[in-house]
Amino acid sequence: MAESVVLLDFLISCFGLRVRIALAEKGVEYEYNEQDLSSKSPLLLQSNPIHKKIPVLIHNGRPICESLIIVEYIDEVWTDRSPLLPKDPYQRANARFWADYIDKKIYPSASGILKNINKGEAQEASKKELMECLKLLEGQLKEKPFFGGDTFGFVDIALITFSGWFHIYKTYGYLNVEEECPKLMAWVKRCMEKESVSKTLPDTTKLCDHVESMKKKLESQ
Ligand code: GS8
Repeated sequence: MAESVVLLDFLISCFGLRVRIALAEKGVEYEYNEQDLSSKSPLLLQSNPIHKKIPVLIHNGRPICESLIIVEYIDEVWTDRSPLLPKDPYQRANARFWADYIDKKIYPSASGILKNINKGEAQEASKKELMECLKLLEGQLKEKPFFGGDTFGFVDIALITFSGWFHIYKTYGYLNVEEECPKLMAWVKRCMEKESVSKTLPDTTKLCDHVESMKKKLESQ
């Protein structure tokens, strides 16, 4: 029986993009199912009844939720190419630690910059926090090409999906990550040389559209 792989997702989601990059790395074919997050589909509600969020990967009818858990699942199911997590248990734990750090620290500060567009002080706090976290991650990279060493893997996938926003922050004059974290930006460029990344990350005009609609929404409140 042919495998069925369906991804419930939202085009510009940093979390959904992780799953799409992992599937591309593994060369897995799948059906992409864009979700309307303002009116959640019965399929999404039934597949992720706890959090009601995308992404959800439905593999042979069984749903898997939470982007990092999905990426690990993909790595465990499709083992024939592009290992994403290291084999060594200590290195695996380390990779999970940093991916978790990205969720706990990078995501809140990165999204805080946009949520606080018209709140000067709160936005400044988010910018400061994001820069501190990015610098710390840049320090972790050391002189390695990728977070796990010579090959693209789990931590790279966890972080690279935020990189489109660095461009947006520069465009809107919020932050200049390139200037502050040159080694991290060199890592972004290295990741972009991979087709799985460059073909998956959305065009930055899509992100600009999102910022513009957020600005309009905030202004009308
Ligand atoms: C976060 C997913 C998430 O926030 C993960 O998969 O890693 N920890 C989860 N998904 C958002 C869209 S991306 O911003 C979502 O589905 N939001 C809908 C809602 O909150 O109602």
